Amino acid sequence: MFAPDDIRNVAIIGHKGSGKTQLAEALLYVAKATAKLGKVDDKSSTLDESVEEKEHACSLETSVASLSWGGKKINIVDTPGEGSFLADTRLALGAVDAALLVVSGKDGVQPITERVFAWTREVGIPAIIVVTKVDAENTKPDDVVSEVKSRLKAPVCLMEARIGEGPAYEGVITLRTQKAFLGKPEAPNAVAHAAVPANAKAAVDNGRAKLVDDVAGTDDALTEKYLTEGDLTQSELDEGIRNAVRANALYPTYFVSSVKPSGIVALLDAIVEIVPPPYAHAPFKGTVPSAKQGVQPADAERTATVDAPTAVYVFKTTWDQHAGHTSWARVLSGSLKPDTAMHNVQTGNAERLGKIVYGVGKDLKQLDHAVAGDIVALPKLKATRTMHTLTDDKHPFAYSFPALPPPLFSRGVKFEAKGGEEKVASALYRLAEEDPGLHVGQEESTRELVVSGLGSLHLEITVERIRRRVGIDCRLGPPHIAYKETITKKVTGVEGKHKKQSGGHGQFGVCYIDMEPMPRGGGFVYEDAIVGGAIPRQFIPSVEKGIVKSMARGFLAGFPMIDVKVRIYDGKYHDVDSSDAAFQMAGSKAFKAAAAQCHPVILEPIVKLQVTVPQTATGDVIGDINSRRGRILGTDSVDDLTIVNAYVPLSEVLEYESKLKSMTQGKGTFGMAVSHLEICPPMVQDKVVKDSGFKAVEEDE
Ligand SMILES: Nc1nc2c(ncn2[C@@H]2O[C@H](COP(=O)(O)OP(=O)(O)OP(=O)(O)O)[C@@H](O)[C@H]2O)c(=O)[nH]1
Ligand SMILES: [Mg+2]
Repeated sequence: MFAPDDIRNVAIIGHKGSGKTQLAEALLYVAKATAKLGKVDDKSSTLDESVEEKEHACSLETSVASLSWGGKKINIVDTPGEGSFLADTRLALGAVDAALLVVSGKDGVQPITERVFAWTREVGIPAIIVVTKVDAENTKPDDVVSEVKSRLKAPVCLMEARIGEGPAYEGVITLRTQKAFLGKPEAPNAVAHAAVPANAKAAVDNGRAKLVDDVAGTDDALTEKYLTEGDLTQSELDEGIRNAVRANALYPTYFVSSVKPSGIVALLDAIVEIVPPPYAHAPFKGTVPSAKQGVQPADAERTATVDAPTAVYVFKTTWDQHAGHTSWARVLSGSLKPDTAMHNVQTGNAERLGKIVYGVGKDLKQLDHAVAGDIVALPKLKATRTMHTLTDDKHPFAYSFPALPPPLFSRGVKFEAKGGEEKVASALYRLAEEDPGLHVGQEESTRELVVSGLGSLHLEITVERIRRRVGIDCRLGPPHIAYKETITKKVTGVEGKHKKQSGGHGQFGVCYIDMEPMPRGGGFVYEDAIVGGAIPRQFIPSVEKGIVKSMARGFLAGFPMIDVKVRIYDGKYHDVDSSDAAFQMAGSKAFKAAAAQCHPVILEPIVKLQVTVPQTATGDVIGDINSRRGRILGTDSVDDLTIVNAYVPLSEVLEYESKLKSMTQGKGTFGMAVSHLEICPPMVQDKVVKDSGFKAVEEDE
């Protein structure tokens, strides 16, 4: 068992390829948790272990590994940096006490660096900045530090004097503890360090004075002390850094080479000494479901202490052919024992825990007790999925995890041969339960299976996984864009009449409506302005039901119609022949007749695109965005890079990655997120309508 004070939890976050996984491998190796330095490049990484990760040479999901250093258990959560897989990264941030924000010494701040850094602020956890690749050719770690200051607007404080860079990189000297790690690569458990060499003394003294100055500036009492005495004691400095880090007032910055490896011991020491222990985490916010039906859940909090009732947050589910499912979870509060009955708040059912394990890769150790703050693996849970909370049944609590970015890309799934659809569909739904960034649905009209995710790579990998898991040949069809429909003009006095006489009971219902557009995001509004019983009360909602159904089916091209207000003000009924069904039909007919006169239009999703490119490519990139019906919002330049911000229709940037690569010889990076909907230009609308092959259903038959 590890007490909360003996645990440190960090997530490694940053842009794709910045060196997160390699850093985790170096931490594990130097702490002797692995026998060999795992390398991403020769596919010997213990963290990027799936077939797909090795094939694509990038992390596709969160991996957790534990090591022990300075008497503490350090849980490392390595997250993906590829835009397609950021749902995992986001959920991991809800399970840790700090982030290591990795910035490549070669590439500096990139779009995902900014995005995930902003998430740490949102979630409210501190970050340590780690500049990687200081040994690489063309590295420029000092420029990268300035860029972190200017682009992330982060109050950075240097914790080390770095000796050399690129091929001349020798190592680091810590400023707080004055230990030199120079020369040879760091060996496992290499606590040995040297004294500060004479030729580095001046640089280290200056660096330390700057650090003391930075820390003193974060606290009134320290400022006072510093101004009167000109220095801080070691313990004032240490305590000052810890407090400033927790308050996001300082971002300590370290340099590493994860391939040599070098600078790793100093970083491990920093995790032990600077990262807050789990009990310092702000209370976890969530809700307590009500026992009464129809009553909203009440807001609640759990503090990260062992005395509180138990709550466990599953932030990742992994699957392996042999081991089956494993749930990776943080004990938010209370404690956990193997082989006990728990309550799953989201499913409302019991869930029996088996073993509790931790470790590295397949080398797992069992725990007989896990306490608040620990991150552990729970193998083979029956119905518990990612984002679920487990508690004891007397104290239910559902953790409100960080909100996920909405899916951006959708594509249909096609089959080579008939017969595999059902198997593939159930495997896909299962995968979506493990991978919260993945959405699976069925297109209403065509019954086609549609997968949606954050990026095209996400969907391609999903299909690869399915092929491996169920052995059925399927592939992705053309992209689906989440178009919507709306109206642009008001009409009044539209009749919807349903009358049928076919032996026995007839069907009769008439309604009169006005219809007008709502502002974007205004939704559907139904106003009941019937006076004097022109339609009996119970049939007024029937008309609404009919309208809502028709809106979902769309009018122009089969996309859901949104942002419409309907006012019902009159109607006619018949004592015997009127019914709920007849008035639904009347509502539907009124809606269609009104929609035809209201200038219906197609709305298309617009993304906010941010592209970072070498200055020489700026003209090409802007020209290209313009040719994609984009609207440039502005450009910024940082050193020799240009950052272009623009709004572009999603349908125009489906293959943007490869285009940008070819325009910038692979040097450009980009990030995008859906921003809002806009009315399609007429030519585009005509094409969307034509491509949809939509035919309105005749309701009478
Ligand atoms: N020279 C040098 N290369 C490094 C260092 N760290 C990482 N690399 C290389 O950078 C590349 C990317 O490293 P990864 O660790 O896979 O990067 P990542 O951030 O995990 O990338 P994603 O998982 O795709 O987000 C690999 O080729 C590594 O060998 C370093 O400190 N020095
Ligand atoms: Mg990685």
